[in-house]
Amino acid sequence: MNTSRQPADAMPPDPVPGATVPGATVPGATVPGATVPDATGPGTTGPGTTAASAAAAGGAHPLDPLTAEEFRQVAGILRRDRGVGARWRFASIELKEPDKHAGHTDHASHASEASDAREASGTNGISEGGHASQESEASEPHKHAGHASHASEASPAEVPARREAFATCWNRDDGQAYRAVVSLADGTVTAWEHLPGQHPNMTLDEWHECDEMLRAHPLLAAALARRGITDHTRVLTDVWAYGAALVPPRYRGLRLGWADVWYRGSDDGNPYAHNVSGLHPIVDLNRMTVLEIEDNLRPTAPGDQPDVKGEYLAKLIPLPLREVKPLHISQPEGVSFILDGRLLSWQNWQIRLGFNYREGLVLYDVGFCDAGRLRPIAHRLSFAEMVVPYRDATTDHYRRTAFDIGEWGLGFMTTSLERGCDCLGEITYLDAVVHDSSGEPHVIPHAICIHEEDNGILWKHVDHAFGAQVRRARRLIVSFHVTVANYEYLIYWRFYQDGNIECEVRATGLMVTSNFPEGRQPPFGTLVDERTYAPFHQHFIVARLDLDVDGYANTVHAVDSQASPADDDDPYGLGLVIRETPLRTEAEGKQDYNWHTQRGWKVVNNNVRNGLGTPVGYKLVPGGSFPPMLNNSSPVLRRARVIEHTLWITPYQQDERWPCGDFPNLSDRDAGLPTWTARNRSIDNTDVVLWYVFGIHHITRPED
Ligand SMILES: [Cu+2]
Repeated sequence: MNTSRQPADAMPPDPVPGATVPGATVPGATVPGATVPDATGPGTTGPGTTAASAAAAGGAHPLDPLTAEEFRQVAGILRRDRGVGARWRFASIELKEPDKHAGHTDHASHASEASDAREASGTNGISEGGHASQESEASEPHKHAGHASHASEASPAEVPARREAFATCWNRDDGQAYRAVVSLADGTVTAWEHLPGQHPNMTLDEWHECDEMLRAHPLLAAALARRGITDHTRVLTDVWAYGAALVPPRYRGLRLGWADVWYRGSDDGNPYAHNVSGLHPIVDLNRMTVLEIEDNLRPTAPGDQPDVKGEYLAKLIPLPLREVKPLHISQPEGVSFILDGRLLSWQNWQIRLGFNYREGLVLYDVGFCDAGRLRPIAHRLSFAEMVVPYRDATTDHYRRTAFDIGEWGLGFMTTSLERGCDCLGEITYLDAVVHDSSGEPHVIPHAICIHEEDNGILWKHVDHAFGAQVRRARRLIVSFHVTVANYEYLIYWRFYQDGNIECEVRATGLMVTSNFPEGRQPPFGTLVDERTYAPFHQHFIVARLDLDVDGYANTVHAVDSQASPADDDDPYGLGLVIRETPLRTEAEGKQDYNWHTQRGWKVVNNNVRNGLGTPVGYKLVPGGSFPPMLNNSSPVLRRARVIEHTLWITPYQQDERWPCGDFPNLSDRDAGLPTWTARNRSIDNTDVVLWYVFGIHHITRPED
């Protein structure tokens, strides 16, 4: 899929059933009987309010996203100092985050500093046998405690805020791309890197301009007329990015796009209901011209369009929408979280909310307050790539390999949320600011939703003498939605009172379909309507988890369960044992899901002990993981080797951000994780980053 910004009112009123994927669940050991701590107090922002303006105004924190004014500054400085003119486009402008390790050169020393620290943990935890101490024994002030948050000497908060930005731009006339670092403090360009042969991400402006150009193009009009389609106001074209291996040799080096053509059955009908199968314009996006129109017109046309029922507006659906009685969620005394600028506090959790064009929501400095001491858990959590290969070799689909993050950007595609529809209850929204391809800022109102939910029972026990004791569970959710042309992704980060962090990505919206001739069967997909099928495809999502469990020095352990060999101690063959394998190198860090051993991964800080004397840790519990099922020679696999493993682990490097490379658009090979990990660096007792691959293996259904 690729992208268009749909107006909020175009969202289906009755959501298409979505595939739900339990994502990166990162729980600590669940502690039975944990009591619910007191609420931290009423929030500072009211329901339904937007808290962005205050935070966006002054660049109050070094990790705050760029403001509208800062976007303008960056573009202005590059125009002035580097001749970025009217024929150029900005692919991306974002905050250059302060160096996480500023002031730190020796991680090992931190490990030893921390080694004598004693820890008490009632919450996050340690999965060593599932014990986590409930007793909060007094512990010495921990030298490491503030490392992922504000208290540390390494904390960005204490580094004087010298705001810097990254910008990627290219000249449409010669196709040459550049990456700049701009100092906002000095108003100067401090780096200007030529990127020969690289194609920066696609932009929404190109998508819209391409659609406009194509719908007015005589060649497309002729192709449509051959199919009996003459009303071009009902036509939609949808340009997708290419993989280099599929670019015809005569077009190599161009900024190339290929497009689908759709039409709607009525003026307000679903734009993606009727696929004009076999018709694909090939476009030079820099000149914004048609190179050719691939037309695999079947001899049976015109009038060969099947009668598809693909509408979602209530007035166009023959059946009434599902009716239910009103359900009100109210918090008469206000919410239990506090949003101070972009720092979110709730039930001992602290999270700083960031945002950029590519990852959308970024969670920084995730920590948990334990007996008054903020214990770091993660420096940064985000989604770094999404790879969506369509598993259909026919002419309509063989190029369909979307990199929704690297090619299009979750931030650019974030859509506004509406209370009562997207979010129920007492909602606090944050706006987001992105930019267009001329560098002009653009505000997405209500881009991020923050709210609490009742989550049923946290703990319960019924004793025959004392009756029932129940603790209800509350959870905090930070979410955002993206619309990638026909598809929507709904992304929810959830924080729990017992220390769990959970992420869920839901896919909804409209599936890509195409039709096939009378008397045939769909080749690589499921029949979803009359002579119409939805191709099978996969959504691989790569979460980038920069964990700092009680400090930087972490080691990841693979944890496998297995039956113990029957012996004299276990004559009935009941024993179940845990095998823990510390992963010391990047090669060992390439890990695959193993259902037979219920494999999970513990991120352990061996330098810090909990109240039971075992090292503290957080466990990554995989869910929704599936193998690529791609031939080793497949071009899409060559561009996205990341999907070959469930988990990759790397030592932290600030510039290692994009698992399929900085520029997956028109890429030939994966220039990210496979390249970095080829050095086979140590991941032992160091600052590790986990790259967790999960998603949806989408065997399409009519119900979708
Ligand atoms: Cu899907």
